[in-house]
Amino acid sequence: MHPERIPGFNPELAPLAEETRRQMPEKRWIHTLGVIGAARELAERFGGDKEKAELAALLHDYAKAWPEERMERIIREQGLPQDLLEYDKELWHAHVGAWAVREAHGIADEEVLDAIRYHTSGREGMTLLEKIVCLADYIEPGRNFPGVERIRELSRHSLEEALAAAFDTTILFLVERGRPIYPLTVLARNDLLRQARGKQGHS
Ligand code: DGI
Ligand code: FE
Ligand code: FE
Repeated sequence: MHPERIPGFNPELAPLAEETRRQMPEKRWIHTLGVIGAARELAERFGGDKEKAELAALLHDYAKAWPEERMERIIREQGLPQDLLEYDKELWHAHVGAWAVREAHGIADEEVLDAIRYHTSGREGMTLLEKIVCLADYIEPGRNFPGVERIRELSRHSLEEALAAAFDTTILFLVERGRPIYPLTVLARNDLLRQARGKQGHS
């Protein structure tokens, strides 16, 4: 499957898309294409920047398939948050990916880099673009975890409610397995709940 075949795909991104595709197995690339489509749709619905959403979605899992040792070395040597090393390795690829696309491809747009950096953990005060990419990652058509339909439904009217519910599923998943929760995920969820209540008008 080639990015040029996605309707509306920015053709200038084709070389970067090809390079991104080379970093990962086919299955992960198909997921990436799903996230691009979902991010574009959410940007349209909630007034986000569609080009930035598309770029951040394309790059969000850039380092996902990299060896753990490579990610760990980059976190240590490039001054990425050291506390990541004390939590699940699944969190690493987001920060390492943001670092890598700047290094290798000169991506310098901090909004796009933050959307990549925080797409897994979330954080307090997420930008519109960060919310779009993070939620798109949960609801792209290839996802089928328990509860995904409800999150898709919520995403039709509220980015914040949907993303809070998405973090709920991840937090429950981690708790059920006795695993630690990265503090930013808890902060992200609390913040999104506050924002969702605020928007409903009874904060
Ligand atoms: O890279 P993807 O598989 O597309 O999705 P992702 O970047 O959201 O990674 C999700 C995985 O990270 C998910 O299976 C749960 C795991 N994880 C481990 N610890 C944490 C965590 N996710 C969050 N949000 N917070 C954690 O503390
Ligand atoms: Fe990811
Ligand atoms: Fe992903």
